Amino acid sequence: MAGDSGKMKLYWYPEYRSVRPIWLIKELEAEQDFELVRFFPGGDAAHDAAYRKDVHPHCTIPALVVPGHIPILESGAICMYLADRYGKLLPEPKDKEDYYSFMLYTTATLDGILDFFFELYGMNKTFTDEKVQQMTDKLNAGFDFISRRLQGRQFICGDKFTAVDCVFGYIIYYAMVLKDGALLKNHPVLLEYRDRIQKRPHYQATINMK
Ligand SMILES: N[C@@H](CCC(=O)N[C@@H](CS)C(=O)NCC(=O)O)C(=O)O
Repeated sequence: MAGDSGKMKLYWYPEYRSVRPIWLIKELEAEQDFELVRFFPGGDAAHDAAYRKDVHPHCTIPALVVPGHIPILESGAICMYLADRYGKLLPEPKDKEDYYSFMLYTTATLDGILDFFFELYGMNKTFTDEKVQQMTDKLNAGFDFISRRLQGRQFICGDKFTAVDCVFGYIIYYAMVLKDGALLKNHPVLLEYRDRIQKRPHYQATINMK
């Protein structure tokens, strides 16, 4: 499955977490270096088995295959790798704490909270009232914390758009599509951030990919 075209291969599917690296690739103006492989996990059994063996043990996306290298897993890791590889959309030294914190906080903590709300609102799974309240409080604490960091700045690393905005920006997208954006309604700073990222043509082009 490694890139026989010599290009890097990115496995993606519309609206999935692959939005993060695809949006970043567009912001890096590096699309010519990639073969985008549209892949629905759980579709073709033979393809799933090969992908599971050669690329991703859990058959999830995104995954990046750089010819001659082992596959790179995890949307956040792929974004950090690509920003480093191109030497672009990286934080100023003074903003590195925010860059690393929010890369990992977003993917290791917020993703799981949003996945809970996807199960609740998107899949209509049933949870106890206590569990829903606990997760609502956790999400609001996280969103309030990020709102304080974003106060008076355009993006996560100050006024410079960096790769971490492609990673955290997907959380905003995810929250928007659940229950008509109800999870964001008490977070005005995040709504302003949403307006800023929605104005970016590469964000729009990525979320409109079918
Ligand atoms: N932590 C991983 C999560 C990957 C993940 O769960 N991807 C989902 C789509 S957002 C997937 O491929 N689901 C298909 C499946 O579980 O069958 C990352 O950020 O890359």
